[in-house]
Amino acid sequence: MKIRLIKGMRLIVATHNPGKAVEIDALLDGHYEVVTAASLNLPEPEETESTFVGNALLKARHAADRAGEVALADDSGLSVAALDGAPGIFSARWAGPEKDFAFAMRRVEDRLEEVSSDDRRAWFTSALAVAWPDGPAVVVEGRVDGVLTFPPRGDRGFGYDPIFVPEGYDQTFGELDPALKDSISHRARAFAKLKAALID
Ligand code: ITT
Repeated sequence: MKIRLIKGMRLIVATHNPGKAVEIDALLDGHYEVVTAASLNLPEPEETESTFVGNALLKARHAADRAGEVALADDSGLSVAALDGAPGIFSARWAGPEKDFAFAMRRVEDRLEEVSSDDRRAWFTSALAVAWPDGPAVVVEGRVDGVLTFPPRGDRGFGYDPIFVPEGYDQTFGELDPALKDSISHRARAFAKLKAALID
């Protein structure tokens, strides 16, 4: 049996991050009845896995089994070459309990100074997982490469967007049109794979 996402069906988007929810909504393009895990008061699971793929599956499975409906989750983050891929899966945690990304971006800048590296290469990764309640799950991963810039620029997007300049552009994800980000981002690339796997 081939598993599929059928247009018009209800889909739990298992995120408590409003910036992500907006982007996932745009990528789904109105084809599904989207309900967020936050709006259903589903608890946030502890992200105990050691990879984006593992944590995306964990979040999708957690929401699908609790809601009894198909759930889509994203696990994502910023990896910095000179920091051996940090913050990576710890990207949200670097912002602390207050989710202060000005602080998190300063932390990246401070760590780069500590290692005295001029290497500004970085990439975002997004793992997208879809899980059926008590059933199968599918997971894919997308990546976008770029360079870091300091100080942060632009107030569009969310998280680390103001310090990330994607390859081929001069502006940060915080400055670029959100529609452009949605066409080239790690999340968009993961979504294209998900579409190929699950959507007719
Ligand atoms: P959920 O688990 O509820 O979805 P979260 O924010 O905790 O929300 P993650 O554990 O996947 O999600 O953490 C990913 C972090 O990586 C996120 O908080 C952002 O700071 C950062 N991040 C991911 N995608 C990003 C993007 O497109 N632009 C900027 N920062 C991004």
